[in-house]
Amino acid sequence: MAKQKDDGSYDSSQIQVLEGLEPVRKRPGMYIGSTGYDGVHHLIKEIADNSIDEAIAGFATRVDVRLLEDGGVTVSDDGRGIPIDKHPKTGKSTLETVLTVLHAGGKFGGGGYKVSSGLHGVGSSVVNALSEKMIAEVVKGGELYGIEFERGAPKTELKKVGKTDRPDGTTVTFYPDPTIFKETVSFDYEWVVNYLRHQAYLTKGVLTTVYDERTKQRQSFYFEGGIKSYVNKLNVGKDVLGDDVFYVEKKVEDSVVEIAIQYNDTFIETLKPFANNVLTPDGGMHVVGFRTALTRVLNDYARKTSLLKEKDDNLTGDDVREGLTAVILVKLPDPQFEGQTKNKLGNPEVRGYVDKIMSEYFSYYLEETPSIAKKIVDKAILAARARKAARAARDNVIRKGVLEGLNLPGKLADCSSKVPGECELYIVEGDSAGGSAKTGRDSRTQAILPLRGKVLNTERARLDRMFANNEIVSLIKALGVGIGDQFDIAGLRYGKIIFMTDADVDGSHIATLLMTFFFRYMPEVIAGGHIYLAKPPLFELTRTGNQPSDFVYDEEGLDPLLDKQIEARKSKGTKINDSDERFKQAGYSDQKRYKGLGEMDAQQLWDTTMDPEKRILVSVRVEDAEKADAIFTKLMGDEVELRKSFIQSRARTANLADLDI
Ligand code: TSJ
Repeated sequence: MAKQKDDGSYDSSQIQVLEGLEPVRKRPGMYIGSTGYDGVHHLIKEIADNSIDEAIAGFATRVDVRLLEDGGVTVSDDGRGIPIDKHPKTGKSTLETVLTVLHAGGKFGGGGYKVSSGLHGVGSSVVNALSEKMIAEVVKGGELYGIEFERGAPKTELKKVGKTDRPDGTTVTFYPDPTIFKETVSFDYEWVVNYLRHQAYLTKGVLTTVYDERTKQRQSFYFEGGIKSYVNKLNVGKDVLGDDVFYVEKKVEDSVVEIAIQYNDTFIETLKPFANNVLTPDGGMHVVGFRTALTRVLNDYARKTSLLKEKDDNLTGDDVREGLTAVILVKLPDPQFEGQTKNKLGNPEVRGYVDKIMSEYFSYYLEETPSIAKKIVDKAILAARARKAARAARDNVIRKGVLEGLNLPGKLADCSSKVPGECELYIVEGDSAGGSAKTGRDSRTQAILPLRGKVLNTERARLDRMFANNEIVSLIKALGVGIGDQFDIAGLRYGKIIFMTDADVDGSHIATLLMTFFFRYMPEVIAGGHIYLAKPPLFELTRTGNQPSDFVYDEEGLDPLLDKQIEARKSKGTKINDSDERFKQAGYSDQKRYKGLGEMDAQQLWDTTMDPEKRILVSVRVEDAEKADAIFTKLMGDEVELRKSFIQSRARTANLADLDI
């Protein structure tokens, strides 16, 4: 029996166990990633995943999590109970072995697909090692067995506690060690709710329940249809093509493939791929197999039914993914998670498994429900047409000779340097501000391209018209990157492209339009971090005499500045006239609010907005441009369906980041 002596040393039986788990306590981060909030909650997952495995194996029908008043957590199931017989290798009970030997979990499972040895499946012994106390109970045939641990070391032997009327099953209670989890050891009810909802969707027929003793909250999840119910849930509130979700579950070799699909009338793909109940946001072999089969099956069907004519091109993968909602779940004995964040399934055999099941059963589905099949194919054909229309619009511009001739546009006041890294292109709203900018700039490194704001602004509702706009054609020429198939980022003539627009509604519309243009036609330029917004000042505070003015760049900045100046003057004994305006109290002779860039002269524009030493530049990231694109789309009222389809399909790029289920 393990006993810690009074002097803090250990007797031999305990040392043996501690040797096994000592590295875990020494470097907990290596085993569970973090020792903060994530780590603490990972412990629950690590334990409860064992119960989910028992449910997947068909032996448990329920998994219960109880958040205890005293800070602990109890996880229990009604499965077979962890075996209590002596394990041949360790000479101890399997129960004790599972909880004290590092990575013992998988070895004692006897094959099958284990959630608990999945992505971060480090094993229940790790949880034990990182808990100040753990109690494991097993019920078998009316007998209750129990064993207790402290920081991974057995405190008692496994013993028969007595008779019970509880059904067979396993119950584990543990208390995260606060000396390891220094930030927090408090469990978050909502985390458990999310985890159990997720597991219930992925394991059909299992009842998961959380009860929080601290707040008396309770929630249960049960989904008869599993991932089929999940797809229903993902499509809530959307118009769906066909009421019934396509669903298949089939064993292939030593794996199981489960797929649920339903289209909706949006343009967005929502795909949730899982391997052994672990979400794989970066996809992998299961997703590749799925997509290949989906595209092929829909093309075959569309040809066979003449929805796609002989002269028509095949539907592309992108075409068939618009409006698709799908959950793919594969279970395999030895999942390989790849990539930087281990978010991708690597097992090559899975590609063929999913392709085979999907091809066979989705074909049946289309044959059996021709009315839904037609809607799906028609939608994909519409997507294909939108794609071609967008391409034609773009190619048309190229044909019309946007890039014809290598001469730079007349409107451009170029810089003299030809080193892109030090060159900046200011795109300036309005001819008058453009004039000041030309006069005020550093002509060695700063180029100015004035855009007639009014023209752009009134036409902002139509992006395609931008190509007919001389200003935009000038912009494309000035940038030197080309457009469409000829686009080449290597030609970029400026390291920084700076939008300088008024700080009013029109100015922000123009900035939105420009961002949208870059987002759709030159996303690489945004991704390369080349786009910036200039921030002109909102207020000028003029000083007496020949002293330079002070400038304030945002609404919130004015009052604090005036307060500071007034205080400073008071402390120097200056008499302040309370009836004066605040800027006068602060020692300024005038305060002016700028309505537009045009109100500044060349010197002021340089001082406030263009001088690299003093100006404020805001870098535009892809996310900002994506938002601008969404705003732009909203601004377009009366557009045709095709265009809408094209634009909204861009939202697809963001869909896999959505982990919320
Ligand atoms: F691992 C653990 F201790 F953390 C833990 C395991 C915690 C909890 C809450 C449950 C479980 C667990 C393990 N529930 N059910 C099982 N099942 C088995 O370990 C088991 C039972 C019987 C057989 C068999 O082949 O007869 C095989 C296994 C894997």
